[in-house]
Amino acid sequence: MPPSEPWQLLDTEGKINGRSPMSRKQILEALRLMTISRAFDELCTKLQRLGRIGLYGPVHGQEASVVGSAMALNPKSDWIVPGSREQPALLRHGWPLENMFAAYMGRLDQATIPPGVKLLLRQQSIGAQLPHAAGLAWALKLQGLPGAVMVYCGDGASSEGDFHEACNLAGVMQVPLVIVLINNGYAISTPVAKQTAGNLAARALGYGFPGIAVDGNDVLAVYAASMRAVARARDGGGPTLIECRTYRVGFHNTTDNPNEYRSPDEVAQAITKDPIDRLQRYALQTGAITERGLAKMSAGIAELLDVTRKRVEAMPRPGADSIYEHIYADPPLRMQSQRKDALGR
Ligand SMILES: Cc1ncc(C[n+]2csc(CCOP(=O)(O)OP(=O)(O)O)c2C)c(N)n1
Ligand SMILES: [Mg+2]
Repeated sequence: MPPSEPWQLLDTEGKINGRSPMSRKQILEALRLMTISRAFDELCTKLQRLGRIGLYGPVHGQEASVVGSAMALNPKSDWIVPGSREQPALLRHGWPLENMFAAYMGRLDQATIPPGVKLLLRQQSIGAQLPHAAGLAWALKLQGLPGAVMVYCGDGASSEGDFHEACNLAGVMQVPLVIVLINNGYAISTPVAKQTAGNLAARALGYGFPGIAVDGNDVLAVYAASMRAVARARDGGGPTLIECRTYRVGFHNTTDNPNEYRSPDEVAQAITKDPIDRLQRYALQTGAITERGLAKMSAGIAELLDVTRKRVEAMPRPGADSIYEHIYADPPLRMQSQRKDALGR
């Protein structure tokens, strides 16, 4: 049984227990990706309130889980199969910021994943990405290709049949899969205690592979656990489940009001464990960065987001026919006739 307390390397004061699994350069990369993610959340939330983005689900609070895991991958040979709240992982894996922004701003023609970038699309149907990921990992194994597949899902997704089916197949076929289960405490308004009476990481044992629970606000612990799992997958050792215990500080998405179902005290308590504050403290204490360096990093990111937003807003808006694009290479007859009815062509 995995212990009930999650594994941690970095405490909330930014003090490390042992050696850092990341080099100074990697620590700065992690800090930058996490800071971009937080700034992107803030900007997209504002743009949604202004009516310029339809819907946005922030990463706020979960940045260490997303960035620490993605940084264990080699984008040239490993794949990411996302859920819907992993923006900085997608950037790190090669989806250009401009294209990601274009996706949120509805500029679908410019939102493509460039050829060669080993990413599947974001998945809005909860849990549906898991069987795709198990199949992709199985395909890599059958074709003798190097690399591992990292799939993301939430505590809510862990209650879907797709989760069980994917884990079971992955275990039986011993595929190179790393399942990063981001337990952020909630599935919209459903707290995790109503999702399961058990321990999510421990479920892996029933599928015949290891499971570990890590402090999901500790980027170093998430990274170290992910490195181990990815190496195991690449070496033919089969799947691993990593449960990242974190907290969704923001709302579920811009349609949600979390004050309806959780207390301000609970959120205030979670904020004391903020993953970015923690990594900043560690980076400052170890001399990896200075206060001035931090300020420069934030200013550079604000500038980058501003320039990118302006470029994306100048892109043409999609026409009505875009509803029928980007899904099928050869649209089925039903869709062709719907299109003809709606657009006359
Ligand atoms: C199959 C399916 N059922 C229901 C929904 C509605 N829905 C959207 S997000 C969500 C909760 C997801 O919770 P979790 O898996 O914990 O991910 P989180 O949003 O916390 O990142 C639900 C039920 C959906 N998108 N797809
Ligand atoms: Mg959740």
